[in-house]
Amino acid sequence: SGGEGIIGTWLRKHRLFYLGATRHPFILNIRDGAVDFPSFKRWLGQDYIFVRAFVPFVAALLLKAWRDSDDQSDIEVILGGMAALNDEIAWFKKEALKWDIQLSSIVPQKANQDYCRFLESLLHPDVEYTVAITAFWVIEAVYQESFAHCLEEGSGTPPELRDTCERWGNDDFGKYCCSLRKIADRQLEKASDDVRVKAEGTLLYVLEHEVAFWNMSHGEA
Ligand code: HMH
Repeated sequence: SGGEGIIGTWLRKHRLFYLGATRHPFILNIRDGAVDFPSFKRWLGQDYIFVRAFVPFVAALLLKAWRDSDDQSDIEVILGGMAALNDEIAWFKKEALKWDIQLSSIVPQKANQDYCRFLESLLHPDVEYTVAITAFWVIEAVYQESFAHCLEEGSGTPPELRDTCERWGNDDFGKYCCSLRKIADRQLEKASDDVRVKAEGTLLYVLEHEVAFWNMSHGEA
């Protein structure tokens, strides 16, 4: 492959699938100022639960990096992601007050449970660092691309939702996602075919879970 890396190749190959996750109707509605607030509140409550389950995943990823990476700076990038999660949890609590959401009484919906169980399956020491870092990149990138879209010129995102969009759509979060992508690409370049196949499958699973997660905001489940 050329300068686009393995991930670039995969993004081209699975473009429609990727767009399904990053240009979901929930996001397009936010961008068009057409979001209904009950949907937004449902998403917010469910995402708080997801982010709490994301912490052990990142902890396991940190262990895998410490064990298997030959570049020390990987640890710092992942640790930065962990620190961001700490801020995020505090932010969810603040935001829940603003929207009058009782976080302690939120029941995880099926799509959320499925996604959290999938994250849990990646904790196992047998899951390669390359596979886990690829998953981490795509999990973060979907939110970055989705919410950055709501901040682009000409978007009609309601002012009450700008803070949410900026949390994941800001430039620093974008740079952080680029760092993750570089790490994942470097690992993928030197991986065996077997591990590369697993990483590609994992990327597709993540996209599927992300779409199902956005779908929860409709509240039919
Ligand atoms: C469902 N995917 C989901 N929630 C998040 N907060 C992120 C990705 C990014 O951190």
